[in-house]
Amino acid sequence: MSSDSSRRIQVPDELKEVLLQFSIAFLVEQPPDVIDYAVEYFTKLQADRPTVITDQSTDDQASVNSQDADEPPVMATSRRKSVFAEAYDPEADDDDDGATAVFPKTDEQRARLVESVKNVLLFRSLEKEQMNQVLDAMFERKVQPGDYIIRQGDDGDNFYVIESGIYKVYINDKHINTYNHTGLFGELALLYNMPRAATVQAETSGLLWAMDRQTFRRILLKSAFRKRKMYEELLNSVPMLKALQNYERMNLADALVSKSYDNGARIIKQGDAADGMYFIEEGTVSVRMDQEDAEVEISQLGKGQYFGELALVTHRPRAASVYATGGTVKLAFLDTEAFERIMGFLTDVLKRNIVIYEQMFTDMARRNTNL
Ligand code: 1OR
Ligand code: 1OR
Repeated sequence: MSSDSSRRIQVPDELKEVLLQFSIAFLVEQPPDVIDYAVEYFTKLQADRPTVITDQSTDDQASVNSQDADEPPVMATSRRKSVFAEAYDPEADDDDDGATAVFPKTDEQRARLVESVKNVLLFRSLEKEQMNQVLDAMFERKVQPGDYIIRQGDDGDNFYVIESGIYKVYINDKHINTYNHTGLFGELALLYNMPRAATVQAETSGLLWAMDRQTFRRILLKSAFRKRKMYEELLNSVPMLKALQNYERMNLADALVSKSYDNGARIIKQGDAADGMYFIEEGTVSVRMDQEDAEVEISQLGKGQYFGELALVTHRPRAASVYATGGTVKLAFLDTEAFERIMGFLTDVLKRNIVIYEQMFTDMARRNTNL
């Protein structure tokens, strides 16, 4: 290899990112031995990496999850290709056969249903009228311990919202998830027109609200599908979110709300209570801190970066103000409640930022006193 070509070696972004995260973790934890720590760190990183189901499955299992046997199931792959299956195009869908089913409910039943669907992220973007259709169309289903609600590989019939009960989720007989008296399941087969990706079994007796396939597709499909597709690129571009499984990233997409700010508008005010965090879809923002009588810019952030996470992690007021700069800024907003539900386990990653912020703050203070 000539010295000229060796000089042109490209350092892959992924390598940079992994080494940076490792260095931060090392500096934060300051272990006694770098090699021992590296072995432990990378072993854990490997173990936590989302798995591709086909790696551990038989041909039989692989075909369960996908229309194309060569393709790993979309919700389980860690590949950078489209997370949100393209197997189905809702725009071309004419699965609309008119009337939506109506299941009459007592006031008491309706009140319980409203309570159960309150936190269903998939319903977030629905108009009031659509929401009423959803409530009309849902019907109650009582379950006993041991009941199979869904079997992996079956065609999708219903989508379920949990009112009560514990439900265990299995893929290829391996336990992968548990629902505790809250949440929803059975949406994947209906959204992507695929066989059931997992088996869901009741651990206790419980109550479910079900919606049939036709109604789900008529009312929810287009809005949910569009939203997941819309945020796909953004969520794939945020390094921190690589720790999420694709399935969790899809839930995150359901929870996001788009917001736009004109050039110069204040998005966050230092000292305010926090209501959520932001991902930058388009444009740049300026992070500024109060210093004596003036506000000083401490950082500029752009597409794919995020802010407003600090107050959520520390449960303290906003540490800085954030403004839209250089034109209109498009943001995806995640409220505190959804943040805690979906990103809770990323708190450790986010906490590393605090150490960096604090270090910068100390450096800045030192520089100021030296001036
Ligand atoms: P469905 O219609 O395919 C089975 O029927 C349901 O199990 C599925 O919709 C989801 O609602 C639910 N991966 C795939 N499906 C899951 C998962 C899941 N968890 C719950 N379901 N993973 C767990 C993520 C924490 C990913 C495992 C690799
Ligand atoms: P928040 O919820 O406190 C303000 O609201 C946001 O500004 C904060 O979350 C961070 O997301 C973001 N120090 C504190 N907050 C910062 C900083 C920062 N940078 C961005 N934010 N420093 C700059 C580090 C490059 C340290 C300044 C001394």
